[in-house]
Amino acid sequence: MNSIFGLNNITCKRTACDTFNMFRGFFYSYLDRRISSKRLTARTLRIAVRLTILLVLIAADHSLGATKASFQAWLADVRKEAIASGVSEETLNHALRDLQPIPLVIKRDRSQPEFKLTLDEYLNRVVTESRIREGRKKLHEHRDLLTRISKQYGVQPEFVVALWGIETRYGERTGSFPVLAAVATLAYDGRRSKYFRRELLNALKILDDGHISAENMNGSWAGAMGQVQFMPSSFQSYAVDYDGDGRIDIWNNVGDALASAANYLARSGWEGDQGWGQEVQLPKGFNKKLINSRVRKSLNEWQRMGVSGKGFPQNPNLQASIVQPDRQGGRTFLAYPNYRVILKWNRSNFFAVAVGILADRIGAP
Ligand SMILES: [Ca+2]
Repeated sequence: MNSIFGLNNITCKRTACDTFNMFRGFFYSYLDRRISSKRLTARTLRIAVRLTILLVLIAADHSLGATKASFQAWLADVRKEAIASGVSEETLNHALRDLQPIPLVIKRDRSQPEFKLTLDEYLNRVVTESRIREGRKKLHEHRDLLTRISKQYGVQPEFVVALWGIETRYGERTGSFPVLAAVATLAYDGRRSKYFRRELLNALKILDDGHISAENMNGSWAGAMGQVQFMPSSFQSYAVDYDGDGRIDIWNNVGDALASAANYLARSGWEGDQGWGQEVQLPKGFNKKLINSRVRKSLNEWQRMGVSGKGFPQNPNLQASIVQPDRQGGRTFLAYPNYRVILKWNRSNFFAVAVGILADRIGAP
């Protein structure tokens, strides 16, 4: 009888569960008596079902209590590591107080897209006419700032604006998850603990340096922050205080955010006098083994092999690879060195092509 209700599968080891175990024992003996006296009526079954639900709820609550206790123990360990790396106790007292895992973050982390989009479907969603229009407006609105940033970092304004547009719709959608709790959730969870624990420690350092308050440190469910969605580690490596007010504010200060994005690209090897790539057509009988991002040839060589497209750049020695983001055929692109830089920002070929096409559309005269 017990196994019908599955209550034996509920494990409950803590002292607080004694009452639960006592109640469970009483419940079973009640059912046994009913069965042995052959008085298992519909009413008895109804009571049994209700009591089962109650027991499951009590057990779930206790198990949550156990999770909370072990999360706090884990957090105490993170705290020690943060102190050892120089984060002040004052920052930690404030930042870690009331910190709790966010179940929705785990849910997002586990949810896989039901089907994979094709490149065209992805581009239709990302490089929309409204995003192009808005990008041109931003380019105009922030022309002086973008020109200065472009000169300083050697990154064309339209690429900075395209990243800004794709990441957060030009600063409109920066994410409302509390970053500390989000990365702590993922660090505590087993799937990518090491990576997110490092991100959590970086986030604590950012707080300790006074760039933002814990309450305002918001971002995506995975901890990407501000107008250009930097992970805490990218913030530490590439974010800059462009307006020189002593704080790197990639959340609210457009100059800090866009200069940080440009600095990321520049430090990743961006070439300011080159584009990202272009769409091309392959000749009949083209050797498919050459469609590989590891194969690099000059534009001159590709053209000699019959690869054609509109307006090849002036530099015939530019090294490029042929990529087909859809894999099984589909649209073909020549990817210049800057394409690889975009892949350092986000490893998705779809993302890189979208940034490139959006930048071209925004920057087109
Ligand atoms: Ca600043």
